Amino acid sequence: MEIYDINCVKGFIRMCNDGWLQGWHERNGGNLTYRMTEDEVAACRPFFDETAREWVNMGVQAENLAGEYFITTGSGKYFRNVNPDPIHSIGIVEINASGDSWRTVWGLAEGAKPTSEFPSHFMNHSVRKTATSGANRVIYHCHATNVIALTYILPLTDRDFSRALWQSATECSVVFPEGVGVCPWMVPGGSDIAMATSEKMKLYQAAVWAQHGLFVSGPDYDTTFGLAHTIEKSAEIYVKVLSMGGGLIRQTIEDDNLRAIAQDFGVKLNEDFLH
Ligand code: 2HA
Ligand code: ZN
Repeated sequence: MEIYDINCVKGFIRMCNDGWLQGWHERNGGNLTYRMTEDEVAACRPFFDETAREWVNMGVQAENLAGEYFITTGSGKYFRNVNPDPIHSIGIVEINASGDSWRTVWGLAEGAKPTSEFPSHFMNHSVRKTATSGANRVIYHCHATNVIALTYILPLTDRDFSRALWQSATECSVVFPEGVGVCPWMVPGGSDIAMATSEKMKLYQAAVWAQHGLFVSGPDYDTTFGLAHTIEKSAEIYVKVLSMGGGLIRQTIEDDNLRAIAQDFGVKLNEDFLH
C-alpha cells in the first residue's frame, strides 16, 4: 500500500496525464488542485512527512477553507512528469486555521512549492465551495489550444463566448447551461487574476483567460476534466468552421434549438445570452 493507491491521489495523477496527452500542458503550463475530504486526509495521513514544513502566507484569505487539505501540482513542474515522477511534481498542502497560509505535508520533494496559480485556485475553491454548498472540489487550469485561439478573434465577453460554444456542439448547452465567463488578458499568478476569476466563478463553472487558457471547476476529476474537454472540443469545431468557410456560417444551432435542448434535458439556460 502506497499513497499512490489512494483514489484521490491516483485520480489526480491520471487527470494530469490526461491533460498532458491532450496537448494542453506544454513545458510547465497549467495547474490542478483538489480539495480532499476528511476521509481522504485520514487515509493519506500515514504517508505524510514526519515533520511538516514552514507555513507560507498566500496574500489571499478564505475563512471557509481554514484547515482544509489540497493536492496540488508544483510550481514550475511539468504535467508530463507527474505520472513518472509524482513525488517531485505534486504534493499535499494543509491550510492554517486563519485560512491565509499553507504548509507542505507530503510530496513537492526537494523544496518544490505549490503551483504559481495557487492564490487563484484557492480563491476559486472558496467561491465554488460556497456556490455549490461544498460539492465543488476540483479546480483545473489548462492551455487549451482552440479556446486560446478564439480569444484573438471573438469579443472578450461572457455572452460572445457562451453563444459561440453553445452553437458549436450540441452537448454544450446541457454541460454548461449558465455559460462561461471571460477574463481579459492579465498577468498570470497574482492576486488580480485570482480576484477577477473568482468573480466569474460566482456565476460560472468555467472562465476563459484571454490569450492564456481555460480555468474550470467541478465536484470530481471526471466532471471537471470533461468540462474542459467539452469546451475545448467545441472551440476546436468553431475554429475549423471559421477556417473552412472564410467566416461564412451557413447554418448553426439557433436559439430556439438551444431552448428545445434545455427543455428536454431539464436544464436552465442563461436567458441573458439568448436573443
Ligand atoms: O503553471 O500555466 O498560468 C504555469 C501556468 C501559469
Ligand atoms: Zn497558464
